[in-house]
Amino acid sequence: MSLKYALFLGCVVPNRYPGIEAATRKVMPKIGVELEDMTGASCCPAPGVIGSMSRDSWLALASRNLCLAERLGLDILTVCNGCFATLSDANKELKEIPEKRERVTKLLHGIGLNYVGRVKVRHIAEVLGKEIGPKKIQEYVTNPLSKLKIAVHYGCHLVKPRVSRDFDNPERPTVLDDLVKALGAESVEYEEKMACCGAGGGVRSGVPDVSLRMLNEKLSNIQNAGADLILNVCPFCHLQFDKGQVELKQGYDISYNIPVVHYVQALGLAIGFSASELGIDQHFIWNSSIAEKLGGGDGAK
Ligand code: 9S8
Ligand code: 9S8
Ligand code: COM
Repeated sequence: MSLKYALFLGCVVPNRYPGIEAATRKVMPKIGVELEDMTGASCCPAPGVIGSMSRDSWLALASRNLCLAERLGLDILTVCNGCFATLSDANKELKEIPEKRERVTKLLHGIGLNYVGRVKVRHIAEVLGKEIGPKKIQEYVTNPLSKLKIAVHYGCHLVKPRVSRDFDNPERPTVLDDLVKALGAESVEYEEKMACCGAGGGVRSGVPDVSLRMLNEKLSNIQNAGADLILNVCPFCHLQFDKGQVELKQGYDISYNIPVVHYVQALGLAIGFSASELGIDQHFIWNSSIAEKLGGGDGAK
């Protein structure tokens, strides 16, 4: 199987969690996925932030990013729910609403680009879980994460709205649970699993107390389920779960100590990379007892 995508990193991964970028670049080729950089890509732009302030600017910027992938002749791979939301929703609007497309076409011509509508936008969870599939993923596992109970967080934009991303049940998705089981770990059920982490839509920066209250709710449900690890597929959710635990401690004296990983980092551990090769030891929530639990401290490899 030969798969090749244009890698769209977005803003949070390169700026805040370069370990997720490193993990993506190390892990994907090992499982037969080639990646090409989208030189010149900008912010997607963030759906719940720019997308709710100016729909026109949102669409114009998103269409420019889509054109960069078209120029490479590759479908886009995103590692973030927000980027996936923007790029797939914008792609759909450009294809289906001629007036919007006309306006954007004029703007794009001004910078020497043209939108044809040839590329698809894929999320890494969709590619791993549906294109490659958990069975195949399992074959690559050399260090099963069999001691771990993992709480999966889907986030708001991965499977909804169904009209522009129809790869799993939008109310009860299973793609991540299946992918976690493929690594040998247990995916624990917990209350309000589909609830928001509290970060999106500008809430994290605009109304931090509300954002942290939502996070606390999530974390307490996750802790009650006895999870060892929180797993996400969105760097915004990742930031919220990871740095948010420090903020809850500092601002409210509420303490959790649950490490957080992006799926591609968990996959990396299971195929033999060490926690430090995947940047997991750079996360806010990290200590030696966690390293022991993950079985991936240094030198797992
Ligand atoms: S880009 Fe700029 S802010 Fe962000 S990471 Fe994902 S959503 Fe798209
Ligand atoms: S959940 Fe609600 S809006 Fe979102 S996808 Fe990522 S950040 Fe967390
Ligand atoms: C969340 C993206 S993943 S945004 O904050 O809603 O734009």
